[in-house]
Amino acid sequence: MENASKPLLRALGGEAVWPPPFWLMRQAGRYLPEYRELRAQAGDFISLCTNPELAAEVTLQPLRRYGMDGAILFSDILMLPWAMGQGLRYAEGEGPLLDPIRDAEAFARLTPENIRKNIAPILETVARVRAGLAQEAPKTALIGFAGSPFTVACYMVEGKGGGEFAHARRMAYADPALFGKLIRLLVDSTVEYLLAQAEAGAEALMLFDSWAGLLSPAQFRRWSIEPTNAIVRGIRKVQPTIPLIGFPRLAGPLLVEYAQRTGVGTVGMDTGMDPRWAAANVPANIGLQGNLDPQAVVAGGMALEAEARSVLAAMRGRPFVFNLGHGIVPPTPPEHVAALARVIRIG
Ligand code: 1CP
Repeated sequence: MENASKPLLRALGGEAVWPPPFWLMRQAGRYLPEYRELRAQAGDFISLCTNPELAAEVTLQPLRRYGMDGAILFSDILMLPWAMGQGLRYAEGEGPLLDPIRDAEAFARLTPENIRKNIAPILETVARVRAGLAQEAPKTALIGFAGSPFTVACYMVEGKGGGEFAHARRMAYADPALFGKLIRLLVDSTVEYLLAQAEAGAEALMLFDSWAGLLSPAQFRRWSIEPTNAIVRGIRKVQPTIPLIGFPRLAGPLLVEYAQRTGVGTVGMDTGMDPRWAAANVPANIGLQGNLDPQAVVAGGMALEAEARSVLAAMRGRPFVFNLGHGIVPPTPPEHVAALARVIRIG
């Protein structure tokens, strides 16, 4: 089986592979000169995400330098709201801007019936990357992804990132019927979107719940754990074995409940999570992924090495995928990533 030769798929399947496989969140991106060059040619960010040839090339760029065990589709969690007709643009230096959805009228203007048609180029990117990996990096597995419903809803309601998503969190209390409708729409469309990625060639799927940690415990159960579990059940009906990774960022101790109740096989640890605590408290049948501080990679040197070693030491003996605790940041010197890869490969 192909799984047998791909360390990432073995680890995500529950095996304590050592040295552990690794990939880095946001591994394709602005810290790489070859990305910046290609991005300048492509024009705006959405044009890049919907250009299969360029998006596939960008996905493969970091592998050529560092030989990661995982390639993550180059796209964005906000391409799903875009595919259902929500106005979206990426302003230089400001991040994403959307036409906010704060009432039933705005919600009714969404066109989920167009998702299939609009995501076609993204699925073609998946197929191209998979073919590219077979040629260039046969041991690297392709990870498809989506945002979790709560995190995507944060951007859809707020209209932008960078803050605490006050409007979205308030809507969840003040108008749970409307917020619940939005979450249900996102559950259904995320199942469809992730299954389409799997069918196009994604070998593992990840759900980014980057803002789950803004929720109170009760709201976390309702808007992060439950919708994630609904997505897992929807995927499992069609893809009973594809590895699933869930990343409820800033969940703190609720990471344990998330690991027990969502049905994902691997959970991501953010930078603030103590990996020794996670190893002791997350059920042993659930894999862990993370969680080196992205700023340690910017700093480099002995600090980077020591920090990476302490994550490795805490994870030895467990099914584990080395990663960062959040996305790699643009000021990261590319040679520091190479140094990190060498430390991980020693184990
Ligand atoms: O080129 C550019 O200037 C655009 C910057 C950029 C990039 C490279 C954005 C805008 N998105 C991406 C790619 C991206 N986004 C990937 C590609 C694959 C890879 O990891 O290499 C992935 C998986 C994402 C996921 C994503 N987008 C998340 C979840 C992970 C996380 O970082 O927490 C979130 C929250 C987003 C929203 C988003 N898109 C872009 C930005 C700058 C943001 C964050 C905005 C904010 O701070 O709220």
